[in-house]
Amino acid sequence: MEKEFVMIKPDAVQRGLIGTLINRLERTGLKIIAMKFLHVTTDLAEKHYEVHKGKPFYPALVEFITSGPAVAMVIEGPDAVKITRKIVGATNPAEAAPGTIRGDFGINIGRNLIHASDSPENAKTEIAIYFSDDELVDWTPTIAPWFTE
Ligand code: IDP
Ligand code: MG
Repeated sequence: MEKEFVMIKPDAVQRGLIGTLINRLERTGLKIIAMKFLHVTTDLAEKHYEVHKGKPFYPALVEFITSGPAVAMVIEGPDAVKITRKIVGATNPAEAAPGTIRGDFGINIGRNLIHASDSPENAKTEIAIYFSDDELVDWTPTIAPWFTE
């Protein structure tokens, strides 16, 4: 089973979209195995976005992600990364397809509502930044056979 790290960013929290965005992920059948509401610190943000350090948008990105509360989540399932990134949509909402989170709710690349790791390896790294192993809950939804053959 693949794990994916997701963060509902401060813009989506401020806009009251937490439930809406979680619903879009949850209804796929991917399973939530960890979730926390937190105000991301600069230290956490710098670890999370380390790969973008040095890029022109990096300072604004760190300032934005630390500007208010966010929701960090781990979701699990077959192809969790690919499926989640498809639902999240392209980085720039102007290019994100209709039906995706960014395509339906966004108009600006710096306010694109949600983060999702781009590979299983990066998901592992990002999960470890925000969660300890004992915060990942091992459970099986009773309807699991209706999602996976
Ligand atoms: P992703 O979130 O779709 O994986 P990345 O390229 O990893 O996109 O960029 C991380 C985040 O940095 C984006 O979600 C977006 O918020 C911000 N970002 C990326 N490129 C730009 C840009 O050109 N201008 C402003 N912000 C950007
Ligand atoms: Mg990325």
